[in-house]
Amino acid sequence: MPISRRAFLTAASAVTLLGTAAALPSPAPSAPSVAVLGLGGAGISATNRLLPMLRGPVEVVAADADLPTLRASLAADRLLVRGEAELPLLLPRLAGHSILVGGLGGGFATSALSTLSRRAPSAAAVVTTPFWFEGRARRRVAHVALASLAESAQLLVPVALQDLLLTSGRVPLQGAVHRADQVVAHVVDAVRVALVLHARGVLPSVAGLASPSVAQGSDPVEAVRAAAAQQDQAFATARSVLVHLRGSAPSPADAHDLEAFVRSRCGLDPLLSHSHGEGSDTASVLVLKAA
Ligand SMILES: Nc1nc2c(ncn2[C@@H]2O[C@H](COP(=O)(O)OP(=O)(O)OP(=O)(O)O)[C@@H](O)[C@H]2O)c(=O)[nH]1
Ligand SMILES: [Mg+2]
Repeated sequence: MPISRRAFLTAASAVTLLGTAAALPSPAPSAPSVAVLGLGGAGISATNRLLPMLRGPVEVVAADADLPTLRASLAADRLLVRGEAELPLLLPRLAGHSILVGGLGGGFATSALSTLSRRAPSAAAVVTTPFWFEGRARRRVAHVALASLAESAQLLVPVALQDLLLTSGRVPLQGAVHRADQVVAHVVDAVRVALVLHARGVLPSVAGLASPSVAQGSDPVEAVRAAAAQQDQAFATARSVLVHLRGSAPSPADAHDLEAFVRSRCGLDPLLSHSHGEGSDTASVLVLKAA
C-alpha cells in the first residue's frame, strides 16, 4: 500500500503522517539526534541564529581557530581548533546524523569542511558561496572547495549569497549578512528535518545535491510560492521536494493547496513538515536533485 507522501513534523521529535495515517505504523517515540557543527565565522554566526529556533535532540557545536569568533558563539559546546592537525578531534561529533555548516571562500571553514567531509562522508554540508563583491580570489577558492564537497559529502546544500542579494533587493552589507545568517539557519533546520525523515524511512534518500530556498510570509501558501519561485531550474531535475514551515500549522486546506502547487511545478508530491518556535512564518523549500 503506498504511504501518503504528506508528512508533518509537528515538533522536532514527532512526525505525524497525515492522509492514510490510520493505516500506518505509529511514529518512533523519539527523533534521532542530529549534530550541527558551525565552522568558522559564517558557520558560527549562522548557528547563533539557528540555536533559538531549535527544539528536541539537536547538538550544536562551534569550532574555529579564532578565539574571539569562538567566544561569540552561543553554542554550549565550543572547540578551539589550532590548525589542520587538530581537526580529527571533531570527528567523534560527526559519528551519527550530522550537518557541517560554514562559509566557503575564507580560510578555516573552507579547509575544515573539505577535510571533515572526506573523513565523515555520511555528514551533510550546508555551505555559502561568496558575494560577488568579495572578489575573484574568494570565489575561486569557494568554487574549488564546492567541487570537492560534491564528491565527498553525503548531501551538499549550497546557499549562494549573491542570489540572496538579488532576491532581497538593495540592502546594506550588514543587512545582507544578517539575511544570510537567517537563510542559512532555516536551510540547516530543513536539512535537519530531511535527515530525521530519512532516518524514519519517510524520505527514501538524502544523498547528492539539494537546492534550498527560504521565504517569509504570514500566509504559508504565499511563502511557499515565493520560495518556490527561486527554484525554477531545480524543479526540472527534482528527485524529491521537502517543504518545511515554521510558525502556526497550515490548515488542511492550505496543506492541500501546497501539495497541489508543488505537484503542478514538478509533478512530485512534496513532503510537508512543520515546526513551531522562533523564526515563525517562514517556508523553506529543499529540492533534492536527481543525480
Ligand atoms: N552567513 C554569513 N556568511 C558570512 C559571514 N561572514 C562571512 N561570511 C561568508 O563566509 C565566507 C567565509 O568567511 P568566514 O566564515 O569569516 O571565514 P573563516 O572560515 O572563519 O576563515 P578565515 O578566513 O580563516 O577567518 C566569506 O567569504 C563570506 O562569503 C557571516 O557573518 N554570516
Ligand atoms: Mg574566521
